[in-house]
Amino acid sequence: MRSTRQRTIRTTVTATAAAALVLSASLVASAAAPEAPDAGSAPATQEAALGALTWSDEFDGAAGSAPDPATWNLETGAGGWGNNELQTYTTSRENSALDGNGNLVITARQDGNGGYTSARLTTQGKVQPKYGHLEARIKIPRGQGIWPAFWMLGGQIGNGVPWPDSGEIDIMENVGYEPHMVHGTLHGPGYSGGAGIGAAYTHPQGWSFADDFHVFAIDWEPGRISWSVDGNVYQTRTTADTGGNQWVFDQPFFFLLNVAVGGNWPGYPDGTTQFPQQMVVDYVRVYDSQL
Ligand SMILES: [Ca+2]
Repeated sequence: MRSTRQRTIRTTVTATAAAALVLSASLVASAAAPEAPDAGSAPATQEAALGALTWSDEFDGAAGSAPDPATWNLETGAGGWGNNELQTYTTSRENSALDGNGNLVITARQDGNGGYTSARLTTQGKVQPKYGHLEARIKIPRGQGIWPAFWMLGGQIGNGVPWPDSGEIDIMENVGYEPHMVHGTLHGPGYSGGAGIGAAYTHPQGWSFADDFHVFAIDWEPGRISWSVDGNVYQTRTTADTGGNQWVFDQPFFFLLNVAVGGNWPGYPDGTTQFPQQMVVDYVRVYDSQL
């Protein structure tokens, strides 16, 4: 059953608050995704060969250093991000840092008072690709109540266009209680929140995605987006899938990487959840794209 719960929409929306609302809505939509009879159950096919590298962050740098500020914004805040999440996002190297081995590490921690800290990085206003093959190689965290995501928001959200009109592309989301499954979802006008368009991909061996690195990607062209995991395409969406609503993905989008703790979709940490939890990102790469 899809959630019919209505969200509380704030009347004053800053850029950060808008992003919070977006992630909140993303959660509602993704929660419904596994039940949708859609492309997620279709046989996977191999994606096409990669073209020219347009941009990447390989996360090479000294251990303990910050993610490159020329590329990444660190969004901060608490209060649940409109979705009853528990974490406080910080700018601390305790929550986001390079590991000296070519990886960005986002770490969700439990503090001494039972609260949680984590990090949320965006490339808003800095790296905003349009079209191409976009991918990240990630080892996700694990555990009940843990919710990692690699996703995108339409750059127009920074120009006063409200979500969902500005669009959202969730390249990869996972909730800890489904360790063997990841989700890809689109949100736009008329297909946001619980009506988001998405599918799930199950690990071919049924293993946890947190056991190893995996490449999560989209292939994006005018009017068409395909999602893949480790080169296996599991979902393709086109202008024909929006039910007559506007396809809002023919514009630049920026990346987001974050690890949330708790919330309506993942539920909450319990006695089985271990902290700290780390999302390890080897790279984010963009091929054959307009930047
Ligand atoms: Ca790397």
